[in-house]
Amino acid sequence: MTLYTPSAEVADALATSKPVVALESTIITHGMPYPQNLEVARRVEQDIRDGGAVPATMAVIDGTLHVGLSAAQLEGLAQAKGVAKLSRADMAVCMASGGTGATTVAATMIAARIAGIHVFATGGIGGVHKGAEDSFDISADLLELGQTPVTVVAAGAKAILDIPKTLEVLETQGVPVIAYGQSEMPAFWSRSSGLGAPLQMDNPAQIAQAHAMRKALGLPGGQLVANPIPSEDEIDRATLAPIIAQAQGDAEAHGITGKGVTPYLLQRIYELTEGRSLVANIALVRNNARLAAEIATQLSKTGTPA
Ligand code: PSU
Ligand code: MN
Repeated sequence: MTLYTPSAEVADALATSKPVVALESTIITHGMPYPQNLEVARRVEQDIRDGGAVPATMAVIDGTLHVGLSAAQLEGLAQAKGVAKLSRADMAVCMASGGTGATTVAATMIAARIAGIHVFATGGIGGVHKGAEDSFDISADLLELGQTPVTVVAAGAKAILDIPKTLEVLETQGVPVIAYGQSEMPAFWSRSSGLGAPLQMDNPAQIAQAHAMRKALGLPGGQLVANPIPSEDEIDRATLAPIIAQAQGDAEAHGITGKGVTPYLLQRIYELTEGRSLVANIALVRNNARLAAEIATQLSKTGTPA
């Protein structure tokens, strides 16, 4: 049984120990509208190449787990309607039944691990939703970070989540949450969350070193690097707070639950900010891709742990 199919570029990079950066595909199918999603997916891949690494966008297409997509596959996914959103729970079922699905952070980490990829760039991770004490809505991304050894570069947790509870779960799971270049935890569209980050690191070489050190210590999980959005692209916290509150009220009024919550809120915030949230989202994903390429490059220099 072939577990996954690497693109030619990814197969070559892995065989010759070149730096590779994993990318998720739920951000393409559920996180942004067409055609911006396709444009961003291509740009982010190019940002990683410009940073000296090889991009590996993950997706399950007709039952095959692809590690690195062709231009046609990327385009097909960006335009497809009704693509499944795959997390740890649904990935194997989708593959076994010949389905097509986009990978979340959790599923992308699983794919990266089996392919031998150590660094992954995304926009935001899933987390503990507000009201989780009633809904129990806690993303599988957090538990994946606790058990799968991949360094994930994200722009912090979105302010649609309960950030303090998200940090608590990550701590319980033994996940280092490392703010990059500042002491505060960033909040996706905003550089500031009002909360201190558990850890701070200021250079990619040290982050790579910490990744290798976890491996040497026999620690199974990953690292979360919280990279603040560039200042020129951020939407400040005060502007966003009432918009997020309204989007959440609307989600509740429409009875949106489970997997539908994050995509609904992202779409609603896009409408309420008249598209500004998308511009910020694009800027932060590209910023994360550049940092991830640097970390992957450092890791391949110091000898990637097996
Ligand atoms: N945050 C975004 N855009 C996204 C997601 C999160 O800004 O597209 C996606 C990611 O794929 C993440 C997933 O892994 O949502 C989390 O979903 P859930 O909360 O249902 O686990
Ligand atoms: Mn959820």
